[in-house]
Amino acid sequence: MTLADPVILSGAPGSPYTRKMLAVLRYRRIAYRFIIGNNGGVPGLPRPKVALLPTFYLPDATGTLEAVTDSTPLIRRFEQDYSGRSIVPSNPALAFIDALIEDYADEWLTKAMFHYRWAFADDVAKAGAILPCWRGFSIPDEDLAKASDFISDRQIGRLRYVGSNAITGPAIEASYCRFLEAFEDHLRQYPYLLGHRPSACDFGIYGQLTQLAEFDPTPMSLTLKLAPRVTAWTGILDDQSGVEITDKAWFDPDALPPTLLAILSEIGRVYTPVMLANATAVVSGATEVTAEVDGLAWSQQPFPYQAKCLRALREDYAALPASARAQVDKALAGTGCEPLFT
Ligand SMILES: N[C@@H](CCC(=O)N[C@@H](CS)C(=O)NCC(=O)O)C(=O)O
Repeated sequence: MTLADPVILSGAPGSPYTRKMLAVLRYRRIAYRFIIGNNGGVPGLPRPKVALLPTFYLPDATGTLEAVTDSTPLIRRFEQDYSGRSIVPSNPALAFIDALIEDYADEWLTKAMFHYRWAFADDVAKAGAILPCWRGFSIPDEDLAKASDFISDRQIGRLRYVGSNAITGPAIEASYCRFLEAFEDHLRQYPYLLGHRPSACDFGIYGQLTQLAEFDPTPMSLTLKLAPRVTAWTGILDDQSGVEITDKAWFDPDALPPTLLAILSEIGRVYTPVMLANATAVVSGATEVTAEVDGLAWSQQPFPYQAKCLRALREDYAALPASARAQVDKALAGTGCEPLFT
């Protein structure tokens, strides 16, 4: 396979997954060309089957560019295509924990991101004003106002996909606050989630935080108040191209620090019950996911994509060598994450 050099991608600054991938490319020193595009629809480039931000345009086996989406497998593909500065820990047990935290960021923390942006008046006002500008601001005010209404209406209508509603709002907000406190505590001692070197989960968390800690006013002030280090961390994760990794180490999976176990416990508390209930609903064809999250009721429409994410994690777990699986089991014991894989 030939590599596109530089790699071409389209996306937007207000998209957490776009920001995740831009930061990965910068850290890995992979040259790229970023097109601020309208849902993957870039003239002269192929369209993806499902328009998502970001969309990458990568050569297929014959060298023809094809549109590819989904940050998690793209990160793994780039591990194969580009050498050096890997963001997947070499230890398979730690790599699995990395994938679990990355999925929590992509599939749970994004609920907080979407919820705060589209369920609070100040946040709707800011996103409504700025997001359409990122598709081109040199247009008349009336056209910009129409674009703003269009984006706000569409995104507020999409709140139901991520499960933000009057029932789930309190659980999402309480969970975000607990996550901030746990991560702040971790950052008191370590620069990255898995130790002294960044991995995929850092970029997943960073992507959501570019919005929560740096754009949307309600979670931005909350983050600053509860977790100033988290705000600072988000600022520096953006461009890690100058960070050298020689001699810097990831944690030993047999000796994860209490601060990381606390983050895994937060994941177990919220992500586990919702991912499990969602997978059950998707398999049984139910029209509603109901669960209890930390003593609070949870109700949302089933989300087939998240059932697929859980299946992928379970396949990774099943594929682990027995010794690594035992290390993962030991690390996750007591965190509430175990039921995902038993
Ligand atoms: N699993 C995908 C998620 C990508 C995604 O959901 N992107 C959002 C924006 S952050 C999107 O494109 N939504 C549809 C839209 O904006 O039209 C990934 O990891 O890349």
